Amino acid sequence: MTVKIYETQAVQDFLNSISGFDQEGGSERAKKIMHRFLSDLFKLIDDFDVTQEEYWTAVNLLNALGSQTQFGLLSPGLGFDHYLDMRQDAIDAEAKRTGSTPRTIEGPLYVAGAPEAEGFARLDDGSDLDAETMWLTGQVRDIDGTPIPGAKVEIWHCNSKGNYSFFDPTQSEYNMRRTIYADSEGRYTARSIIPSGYGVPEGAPTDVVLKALGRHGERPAHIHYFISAPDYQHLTTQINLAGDPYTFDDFAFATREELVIEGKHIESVAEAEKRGLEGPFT
Ligand code: MBD
Ligand code: FE
Repeated sequence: MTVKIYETQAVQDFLNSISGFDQEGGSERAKKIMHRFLSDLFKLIDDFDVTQEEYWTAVNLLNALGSQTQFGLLSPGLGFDHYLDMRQDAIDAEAKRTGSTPRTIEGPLYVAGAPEAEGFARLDDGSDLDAETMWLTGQVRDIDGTPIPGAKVEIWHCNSKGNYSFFDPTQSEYNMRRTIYADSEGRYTARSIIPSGYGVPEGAPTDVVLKALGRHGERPAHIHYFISAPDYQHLTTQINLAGDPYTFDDFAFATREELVIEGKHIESVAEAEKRGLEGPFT
């Protein structure tokens, strides 16, 4: 049986009461946001005739997400992270701070405190024998194209199995996580291994939500970056490796055309040395 009670005075009074509108103290902003949030949810319950069983199923799912620290994983899956980025892009466009490498989401797998190096760092510990060696080189420039000497470049990515150190206890500490300070020309070089894509763990609460929507939980192979320097706006971005089946079908909505990079295969030690890359090459 469907009933409609949302519009009644009793429910409207109830919402004001829950949100603390008739109480001193607390935060006005918190009260207004909670009022709006609960109003929208109560209306949704009315409109969709949400049953008690459905409501408690949702509560159990939220508890499972929380107890396994998975809301940070579901969040990009539900597009919140990308939506916040879209808003920040619009703010930057209004402030005329555009034209640089696009931002994209951080994701839930950054860990602070990675080892620091100047100009060059090797990111991997050499233990991933299935993986192919990769070099990343770049130059940090401001939006006018002027190099930023000493810019801080934080890089993190997963191994050839899609697992990130720290979250995967079998890996060494800070494996494939480094902070490189760019040289006097704003340049940095990293040696590492080519990461694979990432998949939401099968059966995890995030997977349950995605499956209910008929969606997958796959991300294409990617490399995360934070770029920062004093007096400059912080940049959070990623490189997406071209040719991955999920490049434009990312469950986290984090890939962007301009961030898709075609790797260049280096065929010989001579070529690597000519490019100034650090060995060993075997
Ligand atoms: C990842 O590696 C990631 O970058 C995001 C955004 C979500 C889940 C796993
Ligand atoms: Fe990631």
